[in-house]
Amino acid sequence: MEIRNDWTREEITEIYNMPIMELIYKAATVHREYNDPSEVQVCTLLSVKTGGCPEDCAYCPQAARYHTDVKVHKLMEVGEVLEAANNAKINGSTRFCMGAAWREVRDNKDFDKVLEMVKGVNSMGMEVCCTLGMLSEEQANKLKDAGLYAYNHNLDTSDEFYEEIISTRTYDDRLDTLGNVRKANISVCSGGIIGMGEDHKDRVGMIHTLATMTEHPESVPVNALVPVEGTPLEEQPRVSVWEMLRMIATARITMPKAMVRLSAGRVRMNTEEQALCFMAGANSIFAGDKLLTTPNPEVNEDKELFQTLNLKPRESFKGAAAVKFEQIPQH
Ligand code: SAM
Ligand code: DTB
Ligand code: SF4
Repeated sequence: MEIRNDWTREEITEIYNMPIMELIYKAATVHREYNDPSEVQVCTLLSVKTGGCPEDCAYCPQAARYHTDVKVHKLMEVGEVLEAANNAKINGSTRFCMGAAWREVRDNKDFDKVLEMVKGVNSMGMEVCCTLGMLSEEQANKLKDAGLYAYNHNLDTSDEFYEEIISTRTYDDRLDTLGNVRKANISVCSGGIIGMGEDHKDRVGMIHTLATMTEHPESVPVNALVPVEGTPLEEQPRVSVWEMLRMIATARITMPKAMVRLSAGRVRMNTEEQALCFMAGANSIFAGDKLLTTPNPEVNEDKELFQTLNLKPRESFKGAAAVKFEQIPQH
């Protein structure tokens, strides 16, 4: 199958609604054509600045306006972050992603510190990723110069449903930041969340936006909502594995080369359910007992998962993206 950027919503809707076994089979077939199906990338997340965020994202425990159990923490020190990165590396992670509860990056001392963190993690031979909110072109260039490999900025849902979830910024703001990341030649990580009360057409809409970008994101996280007490979405029912599978498979079929990341929501999935997600083309996970603020499976449970399913952790800086982003594997 060729890589396409001209998908129509109708075509994506048809894929998304295929009988589930046919859908998984098709996604698994595309996956084999472009990727090694026994390889799964292990990434670690660290919240380097937690809580107190001025935005109103309805799903997020870090928004200052909701009363959640999250404790506000100012930006961590560079040394502490590098220690955490080193631990992640020892535990087998090849990508380290630092998240900050910011609306946008500001040109201040905190940003200078983040640039130091990026330099440090990059020099450890891990793919370094950040998710810091909105970015200007100049800020993206500074991150690139510091050695940033990837930037995560999720579309979260469709253009139409976005305003039901977030009012403090627009879908176009999100797309502008993704454009700035691209221009700076940083690899793009962008996906979304299911289970926020959106319709199937919103899920298709989000994939359509990603899959019709001139260049697909190199990485597409699929999160199941983690409903957190105190947020407006605290009562949302759990999404079923079949819904996760439809998202993962549709992302895999429409964006064959992307890393499709089975992100938030794994704590509530058993080995069989996660195995189906890998079958449907997911080839990356977050490891470590915490995501940003919510729980994730224990490191040992994931080691067992990899053993049971005979999965191989993927090396860092592998494949076409590494050549494009001028990084070489260091072993
Ligand atoms: N503040 C930055 C931003 O919004 O881009 C970066 C950090 S933010 C926490 C990163 C992403 O985490 C969000 O875009 C959202 O997709 C995801 N996320 C946050 N809370 C979540 C939840 N309760 N369940 C699932 N995903 C969540
Ligand atoms: C993404 O798509 N999921 C990760 C990462 N990118 C930054 C974050 C999930 C956060 C889940 C809620 C929390 O732990 O605070
Ligand atoms: Fe802030 Fe990001 Fe949470 Fe939105 S998702 S409230 S921008 S930390």
